[in-house]
Amino acid sequence: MPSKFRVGVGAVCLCIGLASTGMTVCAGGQAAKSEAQPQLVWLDTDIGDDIDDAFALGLILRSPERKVVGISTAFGDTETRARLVDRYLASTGQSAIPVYAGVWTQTDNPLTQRAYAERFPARKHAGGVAALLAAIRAHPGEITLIAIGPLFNIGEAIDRGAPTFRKLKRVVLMGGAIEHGYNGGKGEPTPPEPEWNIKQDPKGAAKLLASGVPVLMAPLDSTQIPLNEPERETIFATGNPGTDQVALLYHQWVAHSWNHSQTPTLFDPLAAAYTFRPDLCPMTPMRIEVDPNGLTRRVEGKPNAEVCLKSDEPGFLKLLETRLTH
Ligand SMILES: [Ca+2]
Repeated sequence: MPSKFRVGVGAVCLCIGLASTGMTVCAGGQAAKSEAQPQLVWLDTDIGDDIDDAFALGLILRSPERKVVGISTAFGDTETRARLVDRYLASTGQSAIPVYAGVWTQTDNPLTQRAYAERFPARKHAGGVAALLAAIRAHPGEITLIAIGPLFNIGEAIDRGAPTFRKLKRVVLMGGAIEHGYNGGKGEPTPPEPEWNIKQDPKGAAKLLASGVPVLMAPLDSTQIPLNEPERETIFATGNPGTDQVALLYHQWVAHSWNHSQTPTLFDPLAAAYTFRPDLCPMTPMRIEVDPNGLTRRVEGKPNAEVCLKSDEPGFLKLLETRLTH
């Protein structure tokens, strides 16, 4: 059993890790943070349009390495998205996690999973940007922001409180396209093009890259991972509260998405997985510029982000399936 010196609250003390409890107890009877203590994360999500956010939320909620301090919804009808998250959390016994509505924006993009949200009681959610800044102030240097939607809340948070925003530990972003655009119909690579999250708010992306916070990007290059039928069946057949919610949302997405695709692309869950399994998506420092159309270009100069261009797809799919089904 290891013993070590740790800095407690206002004192240095001799601490002994108790493997059976996961606690660390100090000689003076003081409890200190265990090294196994979960990392704090904040999720900013446009859940309700594409289906990958639902898988990302499920993965985060079933990963003990993470403690979710708050969830804010981004883009379009953020109140309905927050209501969707309310139902998901209530259905999985995790309603203690606070949910906030981010900045409302105009969009014609269909909220495919609206019915799931609207069959849950409505309530007025507090503002996501103010709540995010408050959480950062409460936990300076400790929070990883997982940004898997258009960047309106992030841009607004920087406008309202750049010095506070800089106290994030890091931002893990699903966004951008460096060497490849969206795959073609047969999965073939295409030239870089504006990626959805960046395209909706290029100014927000540019603010984030200039914010001084470490930015870890999972762009189209590394995130276009299909969830094919055998893996879907394994997940949906599990029948636990989390997989049941994802299954319900999946069917609404199939019914209401523009092309009625049955195969999710797991953009967002890969970014979420990176936060505790960085080996799945190795990052390279780069300088990224965002043009007014949302194209993310790699340019010469001091790096302002780390970017994953290739991920371990089998390793990621195994992690996702294991976490969701056990
Ligand atoms: Ca998303």
